[in-house]
Parts: sequence; structure tokens; C-alpha cells
Amino acid sequence: MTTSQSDKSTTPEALGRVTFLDGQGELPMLEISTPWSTAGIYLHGAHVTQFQKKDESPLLFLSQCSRFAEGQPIRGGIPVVFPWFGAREGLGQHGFARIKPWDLKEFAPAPDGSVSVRLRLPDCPEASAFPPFTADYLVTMSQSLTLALIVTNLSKDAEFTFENCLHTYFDVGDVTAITIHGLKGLAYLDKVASFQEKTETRDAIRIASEVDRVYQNATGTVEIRDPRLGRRIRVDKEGSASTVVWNPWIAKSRQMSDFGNEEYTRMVCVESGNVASNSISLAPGASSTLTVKLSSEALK
Ligand code: TA6
Repeated sequence: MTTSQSDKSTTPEALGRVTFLDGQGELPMLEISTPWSTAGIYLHGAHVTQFQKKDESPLLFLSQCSRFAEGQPIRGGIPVVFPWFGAREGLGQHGFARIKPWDLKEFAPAPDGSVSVRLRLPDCPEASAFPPFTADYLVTMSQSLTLALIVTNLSKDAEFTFENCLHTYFDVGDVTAITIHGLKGLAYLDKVASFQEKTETRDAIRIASEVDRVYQNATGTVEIRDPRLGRRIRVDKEGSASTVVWNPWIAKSRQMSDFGNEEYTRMVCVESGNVASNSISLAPGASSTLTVKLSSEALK
């Protein structure tokens, strides 16, 4: 049987595919393939754990020691941090969204071969400390990976103040060889130095020790150049005024039971959100959207 050009666009290869399966820890997950890429998303935490273009190595780092269990965060991929970032007295670190099972609302292979998946954070006891809200997460896979976290304040009269962050773990060839670009001139809170406020003076940031920085009023594109993998990763974003850069280095790695002692050499987090002085205050009935587009190409 021969397939004409117009038929070719509707062949299975040309269209995206979504498969439901039990992932690690028997947590339900979606495996997605498009003509250009493959991806994996756990309903647990609406957690994207894998994205890979056909001719490239994986974009995201996932720890070999990660837990895959109810109530526990997954180490690696893209944790969805919401409705708070960092420590909060008497509560878990980085909010509750990343440890809850999200509801799959929709999955849509598009005629162009891309696939979109929409998930919603179900109501939970922890949410009662905040005004009523909805949190939807739209993940679109094609040649690139686009993520949108849409939060709506359902209250009639109360303002909803929160932080959010897509805490992306990128896979790199050698963390000491990469450079990070796009943050020069920005103020940042240095968590390694007790949150001292400093200013970034370098065009090209290198990692040679523990790094944990919250760049404020950082709305621009960030680029990671990786000579070992011959790759340039772009982090484009909208609705985000903070960028966080993190590598635990040696000592912190040894303290984390869900992270390998040497894994710090193969990852860097470049995170996009709204944290600390950039937190969001939503008026009653209002919505906010945090959009991040991750793309990569060969380093020329
Ligand atoms: O985003 C950087 C950071 O806040 C670091 O301080 C470090 O704690 C990291 O997140 C990981 O946090 P987690 O709760 O996943 O161990």
C-alpha cells in the first residue's frame, strides 16, 4: 500500500501518541511521543520526569536514587513548586503541589504532531490554609517542551498571595564545564551566604562549588552552554520574575538520601518562578500564568 503526502500527515508516526502506564513505585504516568521527541509525566506532582529530542541526549536530569512514593517529592525532572518556595515553618519545603496526585483533565495530540496534556491540582486539606483557588498545568511537547502553570483565585473577596516555581533539573555533561548566561547585573539572594543580597557581575556563570541563588526581577531568557554534550539549552519564560540557580555540590549531595553522591556533576537547576520579593498577590477572581519554554540545539 502506498501512502500519499496528505495521508502521510495522519500516519501514526506523524501524530503524537499518549500511553498510560504504571511508572516507578507503581505511580501512574503518561508516556508521550511526538515526531520529534519523547516525554514522561507522572500524575504524582504533575511531574515531568523525562523529555528527549530524537537526536539528542535527555534534556532533564533524574536521580537514580529518587523516591517514587506517595507524599514524597521526585528528585529530578521538573518539580512544580507551589504555593510556597523554600522552607515554611511547620510545613514541608517547596509547597504541597509536588507531592499530590494531580487529575488528568485532557490530553490532545494536535494535527501538527505536538501533544498537550492538562492536569489539575485536586482540592486537599493543605489548600484550606489559602483562599479557594484552581491550579492547572498545561504541558506541550513538540521539538521543545512548554509548561504553563495557571492559578486562579476563586475567592470573592480575599487576595491570594503565593509563590511558584518550575524547579527544572537539567542534564549536563560536566557541571564544571558549563556556563550560564543571561543573569548579569541582577540582584540575587545567596542562600549559601545566609541569603545575603549580592549582584551578578558575570556574563558567563560557572559552577565550582555549592550554588543556591535566587535572582530577583529576572524576567529574561537564560541559556546554558554545555561543551561536553555540545548543546545549548534555552529557558524562555513569561509571567516569571525570579530565576533560581542551584547545584548542591559535594557536601549537600551526601546529605540528600534521594540523590547520588556524584550526581551533582551531571545536573544543574535553572528554575523559573515568582519567589521571595517577587511573590504573586492575586486579586479575587484574577488569574496568573507562569509559562516556560525549554528548547535546545547543537552548540556551534
Ligand atoms: O531551588 C533550590 C532549593 O531551594 C535549594 O535550596 C535546595 O533545597 C533545593 O531547592 C532542593 O530542595 P528539596 O526540597 O527538593 O530538597
